[in-house]
Amino acid sequence: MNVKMEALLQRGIPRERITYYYQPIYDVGRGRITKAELLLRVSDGKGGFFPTEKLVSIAERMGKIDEMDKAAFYHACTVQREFARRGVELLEVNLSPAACQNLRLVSEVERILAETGADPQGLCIEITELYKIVKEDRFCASVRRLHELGLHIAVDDFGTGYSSLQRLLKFPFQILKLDKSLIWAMDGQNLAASMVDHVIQFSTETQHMVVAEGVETPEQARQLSEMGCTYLQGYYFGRPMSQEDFLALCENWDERPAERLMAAAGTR
Ligand code: G
Ligand code: MN
Repeated sequence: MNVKMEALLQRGIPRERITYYYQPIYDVGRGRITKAELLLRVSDGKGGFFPTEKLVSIAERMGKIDEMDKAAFYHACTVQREFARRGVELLEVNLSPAACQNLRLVSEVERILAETGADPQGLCIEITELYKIVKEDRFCASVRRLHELGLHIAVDDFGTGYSSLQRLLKFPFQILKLDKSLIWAMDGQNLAASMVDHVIQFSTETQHMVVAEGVETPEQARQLSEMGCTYLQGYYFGRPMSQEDFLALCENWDERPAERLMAAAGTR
């Protein structure tokens, strides 16, 4: 399968093979969906999708990640205003740290924003902690410039990979996304729950927003809202879905089963 993915990346992925999915992010304070993460899906030509993580890591190795990231960002910019009209204040897009080390990135982002007329305040760049950053000065300068353009910056997969507190001091960010593995470890593990709790307290004190990822059960949702976590993302609130399904979910959110909403709001 890798050979096929590599061949596809080599030729350039045809547009018709790419679908952008959206995963809802639940706003605990407001009791509804106010953000979404845009996720790329590439058709395998057999009715399914290629595993995205694998595709992304092959694209990085082949030096093709910049193109994919840029296309995703462009797409986000084309839908941002429509999403904002429907109450989705922030659309989060993943940008590989490899792409952030490319000198042309910032000017290209600037050009895309101008061309599409998207509001940068309604967009967020997620940068994963999973990879080592080689050209750190260049990376930090790019992230700083992206934030100066008005974009939000999120630290993705926090708590895994190369995340360190020292690294958090090097570039501006407004959102911390707690990795799924930490959320899942809270189940029966007091140490994990305590770590998550402390990261949430620290983020609240320093006025950063926290998104807990991988929320799959009402217990996790309840526990995290009781800890003061402001945003929740995971299959419990919705899997990544088409734009149409996502906007319908936002619109009909109040009609969801009451126990789900109560669980998410932290009330028993
Ligand atoms: O690391 P990042 O935030 O980019 O991860 C997003 C990936 O995590 C997506 O591919 C999405 O399908 C997956 N994901 C999102 N929520 C959940 C969840 O609740 N459970 C599991 N198993 N995977 C999830
Ligand atoms: Mn992400």
